[in-house]
Amino acid sequence: MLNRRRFLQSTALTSLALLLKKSSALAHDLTVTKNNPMVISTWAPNVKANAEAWKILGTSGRAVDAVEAGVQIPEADPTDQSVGYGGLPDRDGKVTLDACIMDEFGNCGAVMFLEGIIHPIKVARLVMDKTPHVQLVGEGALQFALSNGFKVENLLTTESEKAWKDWIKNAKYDPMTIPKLLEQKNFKNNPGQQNNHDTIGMLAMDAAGNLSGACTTSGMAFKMRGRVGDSPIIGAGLFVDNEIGAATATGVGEEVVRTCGSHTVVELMRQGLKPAEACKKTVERIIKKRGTKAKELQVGYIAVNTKGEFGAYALQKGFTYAVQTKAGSKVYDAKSFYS
Ligand code: SD4
Repeated sequence: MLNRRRFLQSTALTSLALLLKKSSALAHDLTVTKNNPMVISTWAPNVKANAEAWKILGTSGRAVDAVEAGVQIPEADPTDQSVGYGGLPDRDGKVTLDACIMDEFGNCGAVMFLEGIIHPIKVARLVMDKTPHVQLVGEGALQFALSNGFKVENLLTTESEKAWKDWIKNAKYDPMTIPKLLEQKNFKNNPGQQNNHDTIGMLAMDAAGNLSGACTTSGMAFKMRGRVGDSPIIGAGLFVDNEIGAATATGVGEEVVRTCGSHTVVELMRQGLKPAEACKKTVERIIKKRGTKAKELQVGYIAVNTKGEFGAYALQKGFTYAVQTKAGSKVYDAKSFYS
């Protein structure tokens, strides 16, 4: 009996000590991160998107509003063939878009297989804010967008249509040629390759120290009709936990989904890893699962923790990311498993 009481007392004391430790850790994080907003995005050209997000972050706006505004830059850019307007189409020649957003409270919204709407991220935000759901797909997502005043536009540019016509000549409508094409050095349209590298995953911390993220893409070029990758899937293409950090992915979505990528990065940070180490360990899971096949694939992660520390890692070299802080805008080359 006495032993049991002692045990309960000591357990209570241990819990109290842990609680105090945790709250002092949180207080410490807040002093470090308060008034130190930052934004980080996949791929160097997204410095422009960061600059747009910074307009909100630099004036004490919310991180969720900043990421929603920031990712609209590549969505509206016809020269960016991986996102929104000008995105490379599926194998039927149709541009289909995926996007998701997540805030500091764990609220989230996503649209998948959405056609004709230039800003899928805005629709994802409305799914989050106005519906009891997290994901809307295809026709239903379009119906929801239209009922909220969005207009249907032709998102297939002449350049993207030409790229699709060129592809179909050799690929013979066979989606299995998508991974095979990665082996051809001069094929530039696969995820993570030269012309298909601008899927934007953006993470931000606002002046209050809160985290949010957004991810938007036209997905893998020449994919099968109806194919959805990782980008709009919470936990795969994006994950935010305001107590720990946030992560987002780019590259071959199938591999990211298989390993629950962004959630894994955040969980590894929860276990104490720094953002870059957490990204590396998550990339290594793909290698463990896929063996030598991983040599033909590209996947890259970026992550930030509650202290505002950030990092990245990729399977192949060539993955870049852009960061904006009070100190200015900078582009980094991510370290990679294969050189
Ligand atoms: C997808 N992850 O749909 C996206 C594509 C991508 O750079 O990131 N491209 O699989």
